[in-house]
Amino acid sequence: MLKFLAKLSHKSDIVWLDLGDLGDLVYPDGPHEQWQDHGLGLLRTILHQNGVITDLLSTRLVTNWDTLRRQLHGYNMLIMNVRSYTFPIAHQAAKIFKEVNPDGIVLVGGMHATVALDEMLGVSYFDKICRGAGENIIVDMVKDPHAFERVTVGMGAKSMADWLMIDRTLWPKPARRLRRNFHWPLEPSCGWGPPPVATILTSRVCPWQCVFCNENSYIPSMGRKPVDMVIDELNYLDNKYGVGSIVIHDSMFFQHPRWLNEWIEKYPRKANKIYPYWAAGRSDTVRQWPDLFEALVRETNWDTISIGFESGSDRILRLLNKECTEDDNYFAIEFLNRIADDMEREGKKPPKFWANIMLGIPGETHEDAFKTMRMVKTMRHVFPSISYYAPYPGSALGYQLIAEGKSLMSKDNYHRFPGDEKVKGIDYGFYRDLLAGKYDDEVNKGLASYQASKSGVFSEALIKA
Ligand code: B12
Ligand code: SF4
Repeated sequence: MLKFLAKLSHKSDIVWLDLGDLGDLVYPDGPHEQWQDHGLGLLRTILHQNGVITDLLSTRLVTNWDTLRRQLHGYNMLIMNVRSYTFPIAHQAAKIFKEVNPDGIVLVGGMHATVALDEMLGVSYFDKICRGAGENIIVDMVKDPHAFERVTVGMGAKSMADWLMIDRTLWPKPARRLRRNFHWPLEPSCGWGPPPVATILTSRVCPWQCVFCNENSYIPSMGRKPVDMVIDELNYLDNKYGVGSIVIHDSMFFQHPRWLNEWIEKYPRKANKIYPYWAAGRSDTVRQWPDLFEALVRETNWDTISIGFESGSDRILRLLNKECTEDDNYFAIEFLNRIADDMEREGKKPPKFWANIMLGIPGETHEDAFKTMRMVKTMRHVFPSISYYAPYPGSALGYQLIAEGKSLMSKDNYHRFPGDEKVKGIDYGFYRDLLAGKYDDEVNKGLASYQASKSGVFSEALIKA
C-alpha cells in the first residue's frame, strides 16, 4: 500500500538523490552547504534532453532518514554523485533504498569512485560504479545498466565547449522557509556579492600539484569553456532570473592568460552587467602576471579573490609542494592592499581576499603557525578562511597519511565540523589557543603597529575542510 501511494507521486521510476548533510536545504548550517551540485545538474540535463526523465530527491531536503525511506519507496533505480565528504550519506541512502526496493538498482559515480574505489566496492548496495567523468556514458548506463560491469570507466567530453548548458530547474528546490532568500534556481548569497548568485564553471582542472589537493592526478584535463559561451549563459540567466553576482567554482580561475585576456576584453562589453565575482588564483602567478591580475580586478569586477595562501612559512609551503613562497604570498598581499586602497580613494568598493589558510599540517612547528597568523594580519581587505588540514583521498599527502594510519577521517565520517581533529599526533589544543588569540604576543612580533592592533582572535574564521 505504502509503495503504491509513494508511486503515485512519481513521474519516473528513476530517482537522482542529491547528497549533503540532512537538512542543509531546510535549516542550513551555513551558506556553502546550500550550493548546488554541477555534476548532478549537468548529468540530469543530459539525461532529460535525451528523453530519460528522472525524479529528484535530496538528503538535504529531509531532516531524518525515515522521511527519506518513505520517499524512496517504489523506485527502480537510484543515482548518486558521491564525493568523499558525502560517501557516508550515500552509503546510508543506498542501504535504505535497497531495504525498501530490494529489486532496485543503485548507480553511483563521482569523485569518490575515482579516488577511493576500494571503499565504494566495499558497499554491496552500490550495484554499478562509474569512475571518472559521466557525460558521455550516463544515458547508456541509465538506459541499460546491466550491460555494464560493476566498475566502469566513464567517458567525459574533450572540452567544456561540448557541455550542455545546465537546466538549473533540475536542481533541488530548497524548503519553503528558505525560498525568499534563495532565489532558486539561482543560489543565495554567502556575503561575497549580491544575490541572486549564479555559480558557474569555466575550467575543470588545476594543473598544479599541491600535495593536499593535486586534482590533476585524478581529473583528466579538458578544454576550458569558451569565453563567449560563459557570457551567453550569464546573459541567459540574467534575462530569465536576474543575476546579482557570480561565484566561479573553478579550482583555478587565474590560469591560461590567453583566455583571461579574452575575458577582460569581452566580459565588460558583452555581459548584461559586469557582475562582481568570486574566483580563485595563486600568489605566484599574481606575481608573474601582475598586469593581468590588476586588469581583472579593476575591469572585470573580480572583487573576491580566493587565494590558497595556506601558510606563511616557506618550510611548510615546500612541504605542501605549493610552489609558492612566503615572498610570493607577501607580494600578492601588498599588491592587493595597494589596489584596494587606490580603488577606495576613487570611491569604488575595494576588492577583498578570500584567504585560504591551513593549520595543523603534519610537520608544522609553533613558529610556522605564528608566521601564518602574522601573514593573515598583514591583509587589509580580507575574509580569512582557515581550516585544519584534512587528509582527503585523491591527494598525495592524503593517501600517504591514510596508508600510515594517521588519518582521523574514517570512511564512516568524512564529515567534518570545523573544529574536528583530522590527523593523529597534531596538537589541536595549541591551534585552538592560537585561534583564540592566546599567542597574540608571539604573532605580533615584528608586525607594524596597525597590523598588531588587529584582533588576534580567529576562531570564527575556522571553516569545514
Ligand atoms: C564547486 C566545488 C565545491 C563547492 C560546491 C560543492 C557542490 N555542492 O557541488 C563548495 C565550495 C561548496 C565545495 C566545498 C568543498 N569541497 Co569541493 N569542489 C568543488 C569543485 C571545484 C568543482 C565540483 C564540480 O562541480 N565539478 C564539475 C562536475 C561536473 O563534476 P563532478 O561533480 O565530479 O561530476 C562528474 C563526475 O564525477 C561524474 N559523475 C558524477 N556523478 C555521477 C553519477 C553517475 C551515475 C555517473 C555515471 C557519473 C557521475 O560525471 C560528472 C560529469 O563529468 C571540485 C573540484 C573539481 N574540479 O571538480 C571540488 C572538490 C569536489 N571539493 C573537494 C573538497 C574536499 C571540498 C571541501 C571538503 C573543502 C575543500 N577542501 O574544498 C568542501 C566541503 C563541502 C561540504 N559541503 O562539506 C574535493 C573532493 C575530494 C574528494 N576526495 O571527494 C574536490 C575534488 C577539490 C579538491 N581537489 O580537493 N566544493
Ligand atoms: S590547492 Fe589550488 S593550486 Fe594547488 S592543486 Fe589544488 S586547486 Fe591547484
